[in-house]
Amino acid sequence: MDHKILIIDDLEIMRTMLSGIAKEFGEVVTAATGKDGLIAALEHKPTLILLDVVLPDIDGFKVCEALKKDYRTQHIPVVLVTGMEKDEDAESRGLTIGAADYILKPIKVPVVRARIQTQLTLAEKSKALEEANKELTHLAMTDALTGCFNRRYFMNAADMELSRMKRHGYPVVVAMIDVDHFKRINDQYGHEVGDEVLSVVAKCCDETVRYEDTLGRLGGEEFAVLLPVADAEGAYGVLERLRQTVSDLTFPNVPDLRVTVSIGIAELTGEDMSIDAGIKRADEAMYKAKKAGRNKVEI
Ligand code: GH3
Ligand code: MG
Ligand code: MG
Ligand code: MG
Repeated sequence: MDHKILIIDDLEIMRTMLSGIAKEFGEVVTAATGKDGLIAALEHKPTLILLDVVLPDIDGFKVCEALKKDYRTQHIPVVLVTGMEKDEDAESRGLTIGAADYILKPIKVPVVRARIQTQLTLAEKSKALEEANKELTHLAMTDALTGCFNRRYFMNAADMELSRMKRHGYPVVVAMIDVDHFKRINDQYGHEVGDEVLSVVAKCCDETVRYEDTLGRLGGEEFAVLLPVADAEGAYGVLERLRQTVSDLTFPNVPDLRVTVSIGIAELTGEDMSIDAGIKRADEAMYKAKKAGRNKVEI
């Protein structure tokens, strides 16, 4: 991890001394006033800030508070550096406003070095944790094969969206999309080709629906879309286009393969706005499409 340390101190000699130590850990930027320090924090996004408490303009506590209030800088650890004689109040005040640590002047080089090292190690660990968390959240939400939302996430997201739409009195459409004779595709061309078909169909769905629509793979070869602020007729046009796109697909590696989908649409208004009800009705419409010969959209 590349570190950048911001030193805010009005005394040039202190900036020079602290920079000398901080340089061992990465790039150093300095500021001589509280105001310039706040600007530098936004501009440079440092990994760590060493902040003098007694500054000519805004005192260090206030600078620290401002840094902790701003979502752009609140994650940056701040180590307060002060020349005030050891004053319990100053120390506890600094720590309660969110400073990570405290260094007393006159500074001792090994102490400063150790405190910087500790903060940078912590910063690295929290960065790694944050990335692992993001990755986990992504994994928990998505279906690995198609990149769509998985069933659980789709149901939750659709539920929330439905409540929002219900509050505003907007109609919502739920559509079920099921690949026709998918078992045959697997049997005839193999499971790998089947998987390829699923990713391509998912991609078609994703490209057809709008940004605000929610798309999920409910399982196997079944996908569902929630279209907010849509009525059955409007949605029919969109889904008919999807049906057409899928039936026009060609697969260079499997020239004679053709894929079609059957789609069922349910419009939800007023009181029957639950995702379970929506899926049930869209499923019934989808079976109507199957019965009518597949490769169809039914309401
Ligand atoms: P219908 O037109 O009536 O929908 O027939 P179908 O063959 O599409 O429906 P059926 O439910 O009989 O078969 C679905 C098949 O999907 C069975 C299952 O083995 C296969 N399947 C489920 N998940 C996956 C997957 O992740 N990859 C592959 N390749 N196949 C899968
Ligand atoms: Mg000072
Ligand atoms: Mg099927
Ligand atoms: Mg099915």
